[in-house]
Amino acid sequence: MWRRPRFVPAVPVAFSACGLLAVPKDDDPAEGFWGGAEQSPAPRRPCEKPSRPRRPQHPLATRRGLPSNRLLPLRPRQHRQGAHRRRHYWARAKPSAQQHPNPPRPPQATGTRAATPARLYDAQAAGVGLLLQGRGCVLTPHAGAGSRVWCPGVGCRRLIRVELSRGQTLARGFGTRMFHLRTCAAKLRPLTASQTVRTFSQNRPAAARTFGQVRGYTAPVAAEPFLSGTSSNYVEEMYYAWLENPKSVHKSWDIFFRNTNAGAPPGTAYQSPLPLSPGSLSAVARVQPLVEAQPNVDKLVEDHLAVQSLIRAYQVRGHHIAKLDPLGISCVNFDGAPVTVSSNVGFYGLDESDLDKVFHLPTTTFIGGQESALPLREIIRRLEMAYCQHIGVEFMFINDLEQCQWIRQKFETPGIMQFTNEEKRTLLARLVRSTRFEDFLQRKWSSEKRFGLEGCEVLIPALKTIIDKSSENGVDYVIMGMPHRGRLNVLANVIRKELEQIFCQFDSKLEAADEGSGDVKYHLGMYHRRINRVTDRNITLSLVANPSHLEAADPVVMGKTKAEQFYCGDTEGKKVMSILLHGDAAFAGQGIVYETFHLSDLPSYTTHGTVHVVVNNQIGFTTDPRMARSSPYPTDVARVVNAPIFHVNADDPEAVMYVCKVAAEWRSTFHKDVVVDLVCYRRNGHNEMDEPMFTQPLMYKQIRKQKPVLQKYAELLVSQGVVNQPEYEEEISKYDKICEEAFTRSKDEKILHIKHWLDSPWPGFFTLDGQPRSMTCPPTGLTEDILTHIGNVASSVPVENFTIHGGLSRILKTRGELVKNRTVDWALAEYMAFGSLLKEGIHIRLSGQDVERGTFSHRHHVLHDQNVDKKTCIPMNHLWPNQAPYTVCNSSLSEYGVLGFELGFAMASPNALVLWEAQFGDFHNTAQCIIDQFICPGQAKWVRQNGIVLLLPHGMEGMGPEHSSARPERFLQMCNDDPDVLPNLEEANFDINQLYDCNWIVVNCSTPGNFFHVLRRQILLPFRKPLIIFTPKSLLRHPEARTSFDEMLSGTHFQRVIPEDGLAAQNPANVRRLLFCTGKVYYDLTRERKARGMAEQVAITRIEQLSPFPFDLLLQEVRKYPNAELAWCQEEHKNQGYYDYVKPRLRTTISRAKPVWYAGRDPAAAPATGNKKTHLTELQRLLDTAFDLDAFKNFS
Ligand SMILES: Cc1ncc(C[n+]2csc(CCOP(=O)(O)OP(=O)(O)O)c2C)c(N)n1
Repeated sequence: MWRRPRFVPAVPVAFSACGLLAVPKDDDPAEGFWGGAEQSPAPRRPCEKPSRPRRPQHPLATRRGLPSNRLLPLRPRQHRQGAHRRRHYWARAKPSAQQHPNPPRPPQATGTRAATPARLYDAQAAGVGLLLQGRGCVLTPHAGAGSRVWCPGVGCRRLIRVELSRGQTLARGFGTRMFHLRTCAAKLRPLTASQTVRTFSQNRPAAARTFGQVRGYTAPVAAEPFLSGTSSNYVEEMYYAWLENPKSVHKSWDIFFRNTNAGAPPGTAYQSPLPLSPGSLSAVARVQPLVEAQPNVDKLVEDHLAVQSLIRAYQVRGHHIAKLDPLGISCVNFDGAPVTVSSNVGFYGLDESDLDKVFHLPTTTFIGGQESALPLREIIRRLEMAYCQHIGVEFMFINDLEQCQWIRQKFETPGIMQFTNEEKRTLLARLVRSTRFEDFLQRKWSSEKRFGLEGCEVLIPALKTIIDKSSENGVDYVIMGMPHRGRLNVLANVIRKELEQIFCQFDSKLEAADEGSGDVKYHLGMYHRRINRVTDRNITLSLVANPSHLEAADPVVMGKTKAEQFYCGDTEGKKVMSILLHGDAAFAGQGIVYETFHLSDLPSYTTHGTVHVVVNNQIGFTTDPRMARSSPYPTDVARVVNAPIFHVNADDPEAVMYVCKVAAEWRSTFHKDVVVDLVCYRRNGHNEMDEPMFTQPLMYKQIRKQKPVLQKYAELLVSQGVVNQPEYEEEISKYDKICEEAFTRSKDEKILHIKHWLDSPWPGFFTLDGQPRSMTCPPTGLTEDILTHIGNVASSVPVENFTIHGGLSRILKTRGELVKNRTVDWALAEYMAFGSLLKEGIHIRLSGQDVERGTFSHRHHVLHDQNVDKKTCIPMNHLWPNQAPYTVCNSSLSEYGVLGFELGFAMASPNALVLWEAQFGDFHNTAQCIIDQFICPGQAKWVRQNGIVLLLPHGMEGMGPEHSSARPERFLQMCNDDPDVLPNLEEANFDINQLYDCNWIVVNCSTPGNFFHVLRRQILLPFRKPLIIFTPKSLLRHPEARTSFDEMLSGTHFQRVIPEDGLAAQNPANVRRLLFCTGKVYYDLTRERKARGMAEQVAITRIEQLSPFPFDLLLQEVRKYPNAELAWCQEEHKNQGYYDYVKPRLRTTISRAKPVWYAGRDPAAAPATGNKKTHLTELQRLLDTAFDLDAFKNFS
């Protein structure tokens, strides 16, 4: 029968094949590797069963979601009622003993023997036991030939068979496994003990081998007469010597230790040695251990392992039973079973009688504070305090021991969550502001929607805490993105927008002074620079304008943050950071959240950590979480990037503040994302007009009973004597007065200046009135020297000792020949445009999938050394001595996220050319939200210009429906120019005015030269507009798609229309048909015209800039050919492409004097046929129509 041992070794014990061996564990054997191991253990093979019976399962070790009864093993089918909730929270976890075998855990690291790779290597000589222990393996006491070893740290997470020859040398055949072990060990290298101690345990003695500490907790020890004062050190030495070799100590010590370890009651372990007299030998023989040693030592080990498993279970799953929900209706204790401390132990093979037994603490916990050992009861109590109160910490999936340790320290250290009275008062004052702001709006505009924050008022102090802490750590610019919920409150109390500016937005008579949709309250952004009162440091806060589309602003915020970091040289994110706010339903439901997370650690996209704050009011509009997501938490998406997730009960303001501080510290320490999940409720409906009882009656009955957090916290502080009631009331009336005064002032506001709500002002780019500095655009051509220089760099390798691929050498050689011949192809034209802008100090950033080489292998902006890994060269960065930097970056396979990111990057400064290239044009539609909500209407809605460029490969090449169309019709349909109104063509700078008025520019260039010009014009324009370019595929290598330097020299510019310049133009009166087209089909048309010998009868005019429509130039063209009938020719199907856009505008141009015929493919559902032959037949048919001068006779 098991009896409680009196001595608990100061270090956990394991056994090696060499006999008893104390293993002072100095590191966590495989922390990263173990992270989550309990959640998804590798299936155990029959032959690998552990030799000991499995321990019963603790709910913490099995259930995801909401455990309720720690006394009982899981009974997933127990309660039929509320099955949804159960399914939602834990059916997925399929908790069962089979799925969660809980074998004895290996000892955790505490001591001084580090399992560094070197040590592991050495260990080979010392025997497999030490090696395996070094990786956190446990050998059974009888380890030897054929022993099984629990070996979690080497990749198998299950028992492996260890073949030992008699002399504990490695047997043949085991060598390969040893090699594998070493390799794994090296890869998974945990912190060494010294690192661990240095980093985390400065206040704590590292794994002291002292009985003293143990004795402090185990009163029975004192019953031994010799265990007092300094003798304990001696005893300790004896003990360790005995552990290493029982025969190395006197027999009496041997018996003593065996007895104590076997659980001899106090005072009975020691047996006096018999006198050495004749017959004494037989007397010695009579002195026997009280119990058999081997099994008892075994039990000791098991108990330590059990305690470690228990600790670990709290760390991994303590959040499941934390009291996170202020309403008490969701994931916590949903079946109401009692939870007691003592009920925990049974699941780990411990029992009530063990609660007062002292256990040494592993280095993977900080609950001990200054202590290195604690009684089990206290261990559990402290773990409950750390992990099961109002904060639920989800972090054990993080594959980094240092980061796990950091978090453990932040939450486990006793007394770490302390606030000064001053901090409590500040917190209360912030809560007063947050709460009374909503109250004020409710009183004044009770019938207006405002998406109030009631139920999560703590958001305001939470954000302010994150900002304060970040400011303290050196951040001076915070860029925020948020949805509707609480936006006004954030504007008022975090960004500190003047209250009257907010209140006046409720006035329906307010007149707009400028463009903008007027929907200021919930969508416009804000930019504000001020002093942070807590840190006394300057801080700039920017809230990015956001559309209704939840989470769409996430990548935009990231992109803007990246840009701000880039421009201020903040390469580590120490000065500029982002905070993203989310709703619970949106965070879980919107895929863009995932796409954005995946940008977070990519070199060209990382912002070095974002703090995410989720307003988890446990409802999305009318849908509750059981119907809204399949994961237990709305935040599970963050786990993919190893972001720690801090769930916190939003009705405990101090817990929220603490978590926010830790989140900000995490970000400034590790520069990685972190999530704060504010578990709260929504006091009203989705908006204040909605009736939530229609759909969530029970939840809202509970909400009605809920005391506001401000009231609760005020009562607490009053009861603690931190504030008194009059002080609290004064704070309230002070803020109410501020609101009232601002309200009075707001009545004087008659004009709404949306420009005052810009999230990214561009100082110096516009005049003080916000107007362009001129309405002209200089020529975009360059001198021959510049063209030649760029061409030469583009066709060479500008660094020494760099070996490029032979194929690439040929490409560069061809480029060199083009330069010699004073011509450019597409790639070279792009080079010329970029290179020249860099010279002028314009930063260029080209991003998208595989853009570095180019999907069509034409660009090659990054050269790769063929012999040295990761050795690259970007010739574009070797052009000029003081040039701007060029960034070209292959993106993740995301369109929505990456386009949003680049849009945000482009937002930060007008002096950068930011381009996003789709792999093929049709892929842009997975980023449709960014195009529809930001790029197309951004300026109209939010008065904010943006010069982003979209490069969309487009063209019918017989490649099938999937890669043919960039859907020009969609972009053109969203252009804001009126098809039926001819603008005033006589106006000065008509072309520039047109550009200024448009919402975006859409072009399809037919020559590399024009592509070069339009890229340069994008920057030389005195304002910024998005530019959509349909780029070619086959034209990249088309021998005729070349441009001479002559068309790119100084004085030349972008041609919106390229008129006919052949025979037809020489004798226009004879021309029978004027064909208009755009893009690549021009080359098909000229080839066909030549083949048919119709150069004099048919003129072909290219419309290069489709929008804004070049009415002026086209009118000239039409007038030039008075006898020609007009036709639009396109290779796209009739319901696609440009026809629907061009036709009415051409008709308006000519005052509808003539018809505009159509030569092209029939309408179709798909963009292109998948059959090459059909493709060619269709092409021929459209060419036939284009050149059949009688084709439209019967229609006139
Ligand atoms: C992409 C998108 N889909 C649908 C909506 C409509 N909608 C507005 S608010 C809302 C619920 C959002 O719930 P949650 O994210 O939990 O935020 P809460 O309103 O509860 O703060 C929905 C579905 C939207 N705004 N955006």
